[in-house]
Amino acid sequence: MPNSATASARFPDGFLWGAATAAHQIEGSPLADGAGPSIWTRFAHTPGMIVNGDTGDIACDHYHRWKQDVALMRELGLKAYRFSTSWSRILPEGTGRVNQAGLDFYSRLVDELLENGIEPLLTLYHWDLPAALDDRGGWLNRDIAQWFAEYGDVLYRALDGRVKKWVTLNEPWVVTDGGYLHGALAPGHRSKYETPIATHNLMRAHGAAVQAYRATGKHEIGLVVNIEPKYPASDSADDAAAVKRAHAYMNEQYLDAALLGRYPPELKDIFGDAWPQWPQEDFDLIRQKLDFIGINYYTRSVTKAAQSYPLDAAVVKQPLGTYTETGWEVFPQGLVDLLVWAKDRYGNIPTYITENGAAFFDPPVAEGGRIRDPLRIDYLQKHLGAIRQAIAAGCDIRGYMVWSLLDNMEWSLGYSKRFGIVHVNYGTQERTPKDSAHYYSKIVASNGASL
Ligand code: LGS
Repeated sequence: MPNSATASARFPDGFLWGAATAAHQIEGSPLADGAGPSIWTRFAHTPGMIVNGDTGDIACDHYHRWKQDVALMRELGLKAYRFSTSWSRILPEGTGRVNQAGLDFYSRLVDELLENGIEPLLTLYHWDLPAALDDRGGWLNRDIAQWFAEYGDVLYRALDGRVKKWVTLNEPWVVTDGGYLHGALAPGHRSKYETPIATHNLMRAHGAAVQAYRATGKHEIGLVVNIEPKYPASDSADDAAAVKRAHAYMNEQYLDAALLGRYPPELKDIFGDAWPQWPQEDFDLIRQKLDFIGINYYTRSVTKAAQSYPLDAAVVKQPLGTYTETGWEVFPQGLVDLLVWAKDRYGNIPTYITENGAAFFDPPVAEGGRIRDPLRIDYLQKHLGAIRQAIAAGCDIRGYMVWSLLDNMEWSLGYSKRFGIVHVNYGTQERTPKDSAHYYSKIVASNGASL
């Protein structure tokens, strides 16, 4: 007989095991069949923005190979697939005219997933804003809340019922920190004044899209955030204050707004005169009942006070730490800590780990088609162990999506970093499951018992 500790440390029945991708990172053919350009098409074609001058023009050619990719998911035994839709495929100008061919692409994909017993989780916004909307101010224009709700509504009407789990935004923090503050991501702005406005309009758009869903949809909708626990580099008061700022900025900002209807007070200290005073009705729009939250977890940061813009905080490298190819520390305990933190702060909302994974150096495909990626296996094993621990601590974790199904276009890092459990040969588009894919497949088949 298992004792109660062992029994409670199991993954619950029906745990949703899957893999995640995003439209711009895998589809390719961004302008096919009447689609309009997105800010990522534009950004990638701006010299100097992406490592090696890479673009998403071909990517994994998923736009043409979607059927094989679904067959691959089925071979791996995945129960769920998280993907995003490209706004400008569906509404080439961002609002108004619907491009039926774009909608049909996703409709076929969803049918194929369902026929193969794979549950779709659809993200409406994974960073590829229609360029036409950026020309109207993009996330800086208050009207975007309605534009986004209109786009959501087109998809809800076409797919709700077949799609039962919807996500409004992927990682609004990255959209604003990368896109509006530091300029490393599209649309490449660098403004302390724009950043809080973009944040706020993202959250208003989230609220408006949830409202529109409640009017039409019959299933579940949530928000995906990236969370990175912050630990102090020393026990000094200055470092403690830096941790508080970094934690408020990255971890509390978006969930506090969506679930508590306010921003943490530290943001005013961080942004100073650039932090606006928002009307209460905005928070009434932003704060909507959510059916679940999605958490993307990659790393932690050990934080110290330091002169930096605008946080006055810096990350301290850990000499004994293990780092991935992207330079992020492997720290599974951080996932337990932050899941328990989210449970305690926001109530035990059903939670999915909507991304977790790592880029490591992968050797070339060996004879017999094998790719040994032991570090990725180790990463997955440790993080799945962390999730099991969080479940034992009472967190309501409903599923796990590995990032990523395929090697793909890692934004400004281009194709230089490989996160896939399946290797992609970008010359031939051949897919080869890595050892980690076979490992994960066994985990899925045993509902985590083989961990
Ligand atoms: O490809 C993205 C993955 C890979 O790593 C995916 O589209 C995004 O949603 C997500 O942001 N992704 C990701 N994030 C890791 C960010 C860790 C930043 C750590 C910085 C430490 C100095």
